[in-house]
Amino acid sequence: MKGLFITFEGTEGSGKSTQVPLLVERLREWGHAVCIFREPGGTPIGEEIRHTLKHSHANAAMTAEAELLLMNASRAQLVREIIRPALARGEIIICDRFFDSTTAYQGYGRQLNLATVRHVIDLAVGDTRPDLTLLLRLPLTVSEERLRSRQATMPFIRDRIEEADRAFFERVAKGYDEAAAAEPKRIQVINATGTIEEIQSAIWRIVAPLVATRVG
Ligand code: Z5A
Repeated sequence: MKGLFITFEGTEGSGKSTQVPLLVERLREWGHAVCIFREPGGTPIGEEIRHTLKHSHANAAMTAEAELLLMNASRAQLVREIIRPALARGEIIICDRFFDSTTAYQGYGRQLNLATVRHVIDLAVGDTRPDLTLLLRLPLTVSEERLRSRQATMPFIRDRIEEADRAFFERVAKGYDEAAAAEPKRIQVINATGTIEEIQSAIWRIVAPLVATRVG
């Protein structure tokens, strides 16, 4: 038995965390066993690494290389502790970010050597690769506006990665576009400027036939 592995990708504020639960709900209504995770994180070890990467007071001096390795340490744990066993049980796994984030953020954003980034990802995931990746594409100006509105309604929590400058996020967006161009079959690009319902429908049009053929 082989399950189905779907990942969501995109820049900050592109709507991943909004769309993931909507897709999960719909798949569960169809009677499927669905597991949902986020990266970095998803396991007790991964959640500690997430705190170190994003919020720890000790992280201000973190190097790009340490960031690359920590992202992939969290991933290596998630793949072996959770994803592989769930896929072996025939379940559907939905992950909010996976290795394309590393390509985009550490490869393009932090400008680490892309071949090195690929080697580290390979070590972390082996042959556990998404069957489908949904890339929510949103112009940076729109995502900045969405994040400003969200910040206005939430208490401030420092996030080291969000402190990067605009040029960094422009490179991240370019990294995603190049990843999508290199793997057009796996990475399906969704226009994320529409309403939540429009995006949900666009996602469902891609996911429903895949689920029907792969997990019944
Ligand atoms: N990272 C990395 O560098 N390398 C890696 O390998 C991995 C990750 C795996 C994870 O942060 C950070 O780690 C991330 C990349 C890096 N860093 N940054 N910066 P996270 O998990 O905390 O955050 P995120 O993944 O970037 O999620 P996010 O900022 O919450 O964005 P989102 O999930 O895509 O968006 P959202 O929360 O669903 O929506 C944002 C707001 O827009 C919210 O107020 C919504 O209500 C609103 N929204 C959503 N959809 C719409 C539509 N359609 N119209 C209008 N408004 C909307």
